Amino acid sequence: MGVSRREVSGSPVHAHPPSGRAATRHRPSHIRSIREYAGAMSTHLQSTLFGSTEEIGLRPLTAIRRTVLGEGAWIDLLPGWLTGADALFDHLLTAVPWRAEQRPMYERVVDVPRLLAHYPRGAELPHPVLEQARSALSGHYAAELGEPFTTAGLCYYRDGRDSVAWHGDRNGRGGTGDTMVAIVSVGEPRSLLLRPRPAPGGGAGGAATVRQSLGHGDLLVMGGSCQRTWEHAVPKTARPTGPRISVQFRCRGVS
Ligand SMILES: O=C(O)CCC(=O)C(=O)O
Repeated sequence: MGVSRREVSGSPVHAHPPSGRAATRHRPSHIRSIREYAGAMSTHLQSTLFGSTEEIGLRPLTAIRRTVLGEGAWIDLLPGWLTGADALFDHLLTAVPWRAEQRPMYERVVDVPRLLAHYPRGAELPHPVLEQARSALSGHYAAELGEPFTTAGLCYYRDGRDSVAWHGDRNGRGGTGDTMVAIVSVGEPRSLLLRPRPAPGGGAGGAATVRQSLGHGDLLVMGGSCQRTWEHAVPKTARPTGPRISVQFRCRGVS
């Protein structure tokens, strides 16, 4: 992940203690327009299973639903894909070697407002269910993606002050070709915002910002041209917000 621009360009950073806690006329029936999608999500109750003793596992991917964003970009969503999200959250909190990073910004060096860990291709992931998740996603998207997911990036948002600024995963192959980035979220729900990438000469694309709440155990996949033609962000929030961990699966050479 080329995190330098994205963490520092969006909103003010804060110091944390390092250890602190489009639619087509003949759209297939499983693909919804943004309008349909917004209606469905406003009635969706986030699964807040904190305190449950469910086994860590995965539900089938068959119920995943696609929303076409436009410009060749789309998102797939499956709320509550992961079971036992409480236990996985607790495990990741302690088992992952979280790293605090700093980045130069203008004349200063600032803290990156979230903790990070990266598992390159071939590295053992911090819980077997993440290996299962990556393999299930690689199988599900094999025909469309044409290659497996290989790497995993983990981000730990300690509270509402942690964030990631507007960006696309355009370093490497994500900048020139279609790809997919799959996100599994555990912990406190946070909003993931998506908007069309502003045109080079200024001015934003036509579509409005899409706000997707990512809750405990939810799966969101950004696909098609999403990393090139749209941007995404997890904004800071002033309301009391607990911790969240995001696991992102990417393909070889995408960051
Ligand atoms: O927190 C998330 O789920 C999004 C993370 C992200 O966009 C990134 O790290 O590039």
